[in-house]
Amino acid sequence: MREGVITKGVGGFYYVAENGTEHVCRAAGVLRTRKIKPAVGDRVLFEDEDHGDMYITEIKARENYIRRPPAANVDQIILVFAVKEPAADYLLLDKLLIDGAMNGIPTVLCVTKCDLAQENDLDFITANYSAAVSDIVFTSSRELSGLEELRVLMQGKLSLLRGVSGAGKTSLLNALCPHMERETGELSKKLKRGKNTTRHSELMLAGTDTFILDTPGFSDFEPEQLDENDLWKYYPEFYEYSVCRYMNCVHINEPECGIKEAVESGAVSRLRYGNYVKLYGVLKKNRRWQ
Ligand SMILES: Nc1nc2c(ncn2[C@@H]2O[C@H](COP(=O)(O)OP(=O)(O)O)[C@@H](O)[C@H]2O)c(=O)[nH]1
Ligand SMILES: [Mg+2]
Ligand SMILES: [Zn+2]
Repeated sequence: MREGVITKGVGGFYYVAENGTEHVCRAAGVLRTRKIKPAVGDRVLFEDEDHGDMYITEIKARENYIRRPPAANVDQIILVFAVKEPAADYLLLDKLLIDGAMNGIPTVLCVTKCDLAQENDLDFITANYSAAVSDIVFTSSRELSGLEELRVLMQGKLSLLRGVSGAGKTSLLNALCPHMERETGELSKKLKRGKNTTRHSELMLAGTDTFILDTPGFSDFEPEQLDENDLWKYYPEFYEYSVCRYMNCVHINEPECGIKEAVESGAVSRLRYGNYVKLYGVLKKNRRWQ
């Protein structure tokens, strides 16, 4: 029995990475009857059968599963956020952070295109976001800066790159792994057709146990339904200040609210809190923020 991680699924075939090598496998019949569809990121057991065909026989229990793009066992989200081009949109950034928190996945904020930044831009982001995310790194794919720090954060993990289209995700991936060449020949042979051009999520193998999932940029970002009264729970930096007069304080209009006091004293970012109030209002109206 061998063990690996699914990096890609195309037309009923799955790439499974084992110690840095990818094998093309099918799902064994037993899996199909169990109605679990293997996903990118799944840790699986697989077997060599006769004629050199390989079969996935078991999918190990998932630590998490995200739906868009479908992926299992995501260790962290790398939120790629350009300082400029496109213009910084902090409200959208907050929505993405909330979405990650709702999935229970830690987020690293990767501020990119730093070659375009003024000194103040980076300080501003640090001041407002360092408490909101597990790490912040500043990179430039053009100047190849900050990449080593990012590599260290990605080592041994499955990271999902997220961010609006044009933020610089693919450039970052190329800068991180300039020599990465995908092996598509093996699959093409089995399928008896040329290079597959359909869009699919695909895990890049950036080392034997380091995986990066690039995602297409989105324009239709819509997180799961969310009760406005739960919104503040997805702001990690609010927690330590949520010592309020009312047990069920949602930190909007209540008196003696620890979070509002923390905003006044500068302990909690006014930008983050202001956007929180905005999103709360939107959610209250339609339970969605679009
Ligand atoms: N100045 C600058 N431009 C960048 C940087 N990274 C990406 N870009 C440019 O931003 C545009 C979008 O990049 P891309 O990687 O395709 O973004 P994606 O849609 O998030 O994958 C391209 O024109 C890149 O050349 C960077 O670090 N600095
Ligand atoms: Mg891209
Ligand atoms: Zn409160």
